[in-house]
Amino acid sequence: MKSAILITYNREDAINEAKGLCDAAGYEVVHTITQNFLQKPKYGISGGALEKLEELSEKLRPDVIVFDEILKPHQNYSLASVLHREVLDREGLILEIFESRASSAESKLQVKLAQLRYEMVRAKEKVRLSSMGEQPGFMGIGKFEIDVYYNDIKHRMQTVRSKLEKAGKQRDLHRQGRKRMGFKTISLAGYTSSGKTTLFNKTTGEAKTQSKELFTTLTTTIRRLIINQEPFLISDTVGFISKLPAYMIDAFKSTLEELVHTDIIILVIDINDSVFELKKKFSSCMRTLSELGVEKDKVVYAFNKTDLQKKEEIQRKIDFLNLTENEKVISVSAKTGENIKELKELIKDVIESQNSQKFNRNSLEGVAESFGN
Ligand SMILES: Nc1nc2c(ncn2[C@@H]2O[C@H](COP(=O)(O)OP(=O)(O)O)[C@@H](O)[C@H]2O)c(=O)[nH]1
Ligand SMILES: [Mg+2]
Repeated sequence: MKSAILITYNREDAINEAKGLCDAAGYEVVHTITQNFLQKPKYGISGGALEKLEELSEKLRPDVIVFDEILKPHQNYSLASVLHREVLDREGLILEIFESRASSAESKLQVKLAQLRYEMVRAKEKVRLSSMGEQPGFMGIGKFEIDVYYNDIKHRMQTVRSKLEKAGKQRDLHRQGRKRMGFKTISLAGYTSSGKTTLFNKTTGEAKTQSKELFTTLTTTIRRLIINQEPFLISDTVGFISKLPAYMIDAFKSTLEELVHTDIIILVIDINDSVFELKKKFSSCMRTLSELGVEKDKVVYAFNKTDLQKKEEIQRKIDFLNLTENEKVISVSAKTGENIKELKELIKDVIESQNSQKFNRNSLEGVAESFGN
């Protein structure tokens, strides 16, 4: 696993999320530096913090420095020159995660488009700087080369867009492949650091150390899970990310495409979040699921990390989300294993009711047909 020094905001939720993003991208965080402000002009951070970072970078020799904010190209360049390390900003990190997780032809193209867009913004900044004569030969490139580079990105974006139009048709082939395997599928969804991977490991009974597990989930995000002697395939999806830039939304959604075809979605919700965060994240998840065209009755809501909260507090938070009587709700601890057995039973019940519904629908169709003729 590659190593990273992480620079993020001085807030627990920001730290947890940034660490979660590093994990998902396959970086082990060897040190975390927190700051109240990450948008200082030259390096993003203050001179004092930079000195400390320089020392740490020299000592720990990480593969990358992850900067949990958007960096302008000149900031990235300045940081990398001082630290002699590759610097990955927040958007660059998110794009790496999407790239490693995109599986269908369509999602690969969506991610490519987002990557080009990311480069485009940076190329524009270079053009602007060089035309102001502010930094002649900035990053070793002159005005002419930047123009060529910029036009090349534009051209490549057009190519990807036209490929995307065609890729839509291939999607159906992909879907059929899945069906043929004959397994019922379960997908884990939810925000980064809500506990999807921990739950994935707990339900499938893996016993490796966590960092290794996190790494293996990058390559093998699908495992077999047996409930009542029936085999299922369970998969760990890309997590929702707070403050996702608008231009990345299509790429993100396309990596979630499997949620449309899966039989059960376990929406993992971190009960440890504040009521405000909980509500905000919950509505964002629900909005995205509905935009993807997911049927609501296959969603199981798993309120996770119950080991960190009192029973009354957990209930208060669940009540706050106004879930109706019909929704399938369960509180679990992926860490201690509390209610995992009950979660599996709930899954089994949902599958059974789906089967009987399908049976009813089929028999009704049969009746309609015989009457029609
Ligand atoms: N206390 C507690 N911590 C948990 C639980 N589930 C996950 N975590 C921790 O929450 C963090 C994020 O978990 P992870 O499974 O990587 O989240 P993911 O980003 O959704 O895959 C890790 O530090 C886990 O150890 C839980 O039930 N209880
Ligand atoms: Mg995970």
